[in-house]
Amino acid sequence: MSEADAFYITTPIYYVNDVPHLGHAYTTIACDALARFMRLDGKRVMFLTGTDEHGQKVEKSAQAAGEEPQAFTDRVSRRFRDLTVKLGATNDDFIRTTEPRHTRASQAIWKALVAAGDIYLGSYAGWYSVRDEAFFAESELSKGEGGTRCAPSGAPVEWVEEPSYFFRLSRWQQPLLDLYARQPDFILPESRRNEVVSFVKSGLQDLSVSRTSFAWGVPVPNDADHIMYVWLDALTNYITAAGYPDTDCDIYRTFWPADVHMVGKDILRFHAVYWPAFLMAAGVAPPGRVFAHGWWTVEGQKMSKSLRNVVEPFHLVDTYGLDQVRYFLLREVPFGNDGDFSQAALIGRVNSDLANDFGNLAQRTLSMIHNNCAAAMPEPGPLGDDDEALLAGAHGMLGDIRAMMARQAIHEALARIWTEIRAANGYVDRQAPWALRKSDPDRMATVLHVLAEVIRHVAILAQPVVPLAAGRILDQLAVPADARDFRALGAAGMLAPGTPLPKPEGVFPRHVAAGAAKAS
Ligand code: ME8
Repeated sequence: MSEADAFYITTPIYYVNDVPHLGHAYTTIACDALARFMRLDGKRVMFLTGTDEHGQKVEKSAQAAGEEPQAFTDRVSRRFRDLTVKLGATNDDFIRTTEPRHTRASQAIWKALVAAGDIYLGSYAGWYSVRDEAFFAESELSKGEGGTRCAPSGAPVEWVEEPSYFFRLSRWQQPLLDLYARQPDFILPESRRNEVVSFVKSGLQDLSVSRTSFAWGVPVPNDADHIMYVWLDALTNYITAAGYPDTDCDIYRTFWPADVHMVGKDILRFHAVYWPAFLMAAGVAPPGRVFAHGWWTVEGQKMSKSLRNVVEPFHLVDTYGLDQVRYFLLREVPFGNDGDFSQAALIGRVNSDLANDFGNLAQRTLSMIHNNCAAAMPEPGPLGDDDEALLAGAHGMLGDIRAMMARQAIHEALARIWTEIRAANGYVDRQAPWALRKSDPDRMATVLHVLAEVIRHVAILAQPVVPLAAGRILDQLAVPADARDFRALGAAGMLAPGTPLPKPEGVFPRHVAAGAAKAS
């Protein structure tokens, strides 16, 4: 994997055949949370996303839109780039496969595969799904409506017969199995790993890696009749962005092999079988991990244009707020499992976890400090068992969460933070600082200081998922910008008594469903 203090994470590069939807936003948000976490934990991070712009599917979409492919991809790619901004994504690069740097890298890997003796000329006769951009054996197909043949994804297939270069994938069966054995966490979650291992064990056919029946792709070096198969072109983006073929450059040496390729389960085979085989054949080290997350349906149904239920991420963020959308997507389903999106579930999470639990804890603590401690950080006195127990929980979070994030268990990390938030709310109820105000103001000051310290921990650790609100809470605690990374968690005396605090304001409003306000 990349150098010990470096972390390289990628999203898939999204097809520009259509505008972005909830699924694309999901993968980008998950990678962003992981990238932000690693940066706060002191790593040098490279977070890559981008667009996949070649192939038959994109060419057909451009034709349907009546545009030249390049003009079409420029336009749709911009929408994906705008989405990264809308989602608060902190990607360090945005790659487009129509860029010259990518043509260069794709042709370089092609030449390396030729030099290794792993490419030969033949002809392909078989089924192809344009929607999946994938070849299928007859045995993998099922009968769809009207007796047409369909790929496992449900997409229609067409018969293709054309001259084609092949990659000797069959030769890489054992090296792939060795890779899975040597790097037991190469594919996560575990259940997905088992699927891939049995697929590879069942035998690998050589793979068609060039097309001749259309022209929208990277030209095959030394054979102008062929363009590269879009998946070989697309997968190569991960090394293009690291500077390949300049394997001596800083960025490549620091960041390759990538630590995590994050993908949806639909494209695991391309990433966990074809990609490491291409890389090993080209003499390039394979990545550290491919994590396949689950699939979102919407109110129980597959997202599709014909059902008119495609969730549009720009609108979603405008309606519910960025932190709210990020939190919901990463908390609602165990990362790796499938999930079902509904407005009701989103509103439920926003109100219970964000407004009631986190928002309320911060708001009532900060208001009490503001009203009863002259708007300055209170001075703590001696600590009792209840105080120590709560603080121990807060101090233990980083170690626990680090282990969870190392295996991309983002939902577990959030659950751990929320355990602490709920413990703190229980502590407020037990300690009743409002009642101490007259009877024991010193004790009230201690309780409020302990709470402020817990909120500091919670907010620092919540930044990767809810960056805006966490930042505003840290502002309200007067935590300086350079004391918001994880090194500041272990440090004592970060909340200096007497520090003036700004007027508190709520950061997580309750969401009232449209129409519900009127009814109540
Ligand atoms: O496959 N639920 O691009 P793509 C969860 N260009 N995630 C979803 C989703 C859903 N319903 N729908 C899409 C491609 N995704 C290729 C990738 S990589 C070298 C080339 C997410 O635009 C998920 O990450 O079809 C999935 O893998 C990806 O979008 C597919 O995006």
